[in-house]
Amino acid sequence: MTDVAAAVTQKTDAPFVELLAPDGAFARVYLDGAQVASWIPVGGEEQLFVSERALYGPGVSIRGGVPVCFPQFGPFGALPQHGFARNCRWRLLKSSVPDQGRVVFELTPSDMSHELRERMAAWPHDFAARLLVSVQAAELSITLEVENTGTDAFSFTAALHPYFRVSDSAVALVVGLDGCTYRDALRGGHEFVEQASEVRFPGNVDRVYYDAPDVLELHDGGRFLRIAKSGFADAVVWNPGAEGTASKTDFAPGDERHMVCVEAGAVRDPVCLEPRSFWRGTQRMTYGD
Ligand code: TA6
Repeated sequence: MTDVAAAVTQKTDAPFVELLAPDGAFARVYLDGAQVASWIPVGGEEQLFVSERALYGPGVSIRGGVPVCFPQFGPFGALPQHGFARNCRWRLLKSSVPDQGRVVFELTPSDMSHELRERMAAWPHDFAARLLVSVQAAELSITLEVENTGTDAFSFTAALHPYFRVSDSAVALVVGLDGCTYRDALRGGHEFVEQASEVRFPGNVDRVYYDAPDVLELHDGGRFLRIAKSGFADAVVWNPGAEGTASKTDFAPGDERHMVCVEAGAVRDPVCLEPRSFWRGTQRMTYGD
């Protein structure tokens, strides 16, 4: 496809592009936040959770899918929660080939509205962020690339924050985190060492696992996702619990039973980038049953 603009569906004020690989793997990505909001692997069903109460359009982050947290993860810094990238409209680059299952988005300060630049005032750096999304067979791959285009070094934290659809969060479990030190937001931000071979979701869970293994598994009854990362040191595991969904207008009651987040993050140690240098982090999800 030569005209990528023609690949963008503009029916509402929430434009999106759909990826359909020759083998049938599918994804939908909104330009707002470069947010993947649907992923259907070959041989599987929808793998991502999006709330029926999610909001769409300029400036809002969709409640679900895969938000991009940049240049700050969580509340850990001077910016608003999770930074500003998820509130910006990204540009679809010409190198995108949606009908081959690959797209690339870019965000630079010049893409940002005056209001968002004000929001960014606490992080006044020249950067180019790119998000590469691809689907093929049973896999969704997302790479966040950050380039320092300015003359001074800067640092940032970041995460890819997928909401995975699960049949029941009470039976879902994550394997691979035993032995890792984690920061538990629900226990005063104190650190603990994971003793369990399986992390479960009996209610609200909100943890950052430091230097986590590069491959984790999410089991949901008979379904299984392999969740691999590179470039990102940490993993984040989150479920809002019933109180968490009740406290947000873009969640529906009960949503907490149908989602779990297993994220790839650079959280504890900020990434420091010298001028004209790059950083890259990838999360790769593979469906199995
Ligand atoms: O990644 C987990 C987390 O940082 C939680 O603390 C929780 O607040 C979640 O992200 C969602 O944040 P949001 O700002 O999208 O409501």
